[in-house]
Amino acid sequence: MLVKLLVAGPLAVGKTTLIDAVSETKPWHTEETMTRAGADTDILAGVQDKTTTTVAIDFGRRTMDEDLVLYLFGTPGQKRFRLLWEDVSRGALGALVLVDSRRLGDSFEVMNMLEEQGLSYAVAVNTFPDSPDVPIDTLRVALDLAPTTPLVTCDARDTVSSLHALIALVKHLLLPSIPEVSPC
Ligand SMILES: Nc1nc2c(ncn2[C@@H]2O[C@H](COP(=O)(O)OP(=O)(O)O)[C@@H](O)[C@H]2O)c(=O)[nH]1
Ligand SMILES: [Mg+2]
Repeated sequence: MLVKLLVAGPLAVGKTTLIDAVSETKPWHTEETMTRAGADTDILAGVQDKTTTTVAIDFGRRTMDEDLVLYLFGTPGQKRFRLLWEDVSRGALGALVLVDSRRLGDSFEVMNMLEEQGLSYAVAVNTFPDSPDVPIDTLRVALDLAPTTPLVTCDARDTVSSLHALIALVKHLLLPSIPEVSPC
């Protein structure tokens, strides 16, 4: 089975990093150097080192087992790419929403877009060195997630950790009756 999934989230949350970490093919990216023109719209509080931004999509592929191959599309988190985002999301089964716990509110827009499109999602909190140590249940409340929406933590740079996040999503999409996996 071939499954198309989105890896969605705001700027600099780790979408490209996660796809790099799990893809068995050389990931395909479109990144552009950020310019002054985007300075007022791309809010970079806490991520000042970021010098590129995804203006279109990332693409990677991951074989989970002989029956399941994931096609991963990293989708731009900025509102001005919404039309492109809707195109990329066509045919997707669901999405992994990446969240940075230092700026939770930045992920609401992507979750709203997914809900408007009727796409199911799981949420993965990508941990950065200075991320606050917030209990997962507190994050669930702060993100206003439905009780059935999987919520895990991950390190997008780490293949196993990122795969755990994707597995939580795939279980949610394909095997909704199975209990959610524990946070990785
Ligand atoms: N410490 C840490 N840094 C990360 C992690 N994920 C991404 N980064 C870094 O954060 C920056 C933004 O990541 P990127 O994947 O480009 O974000 P994107 O805009 O969502 O595609 C890059 O410099 C990454 O190396 C993580 O889990 N931990
Ligand atoms: Mg990117």
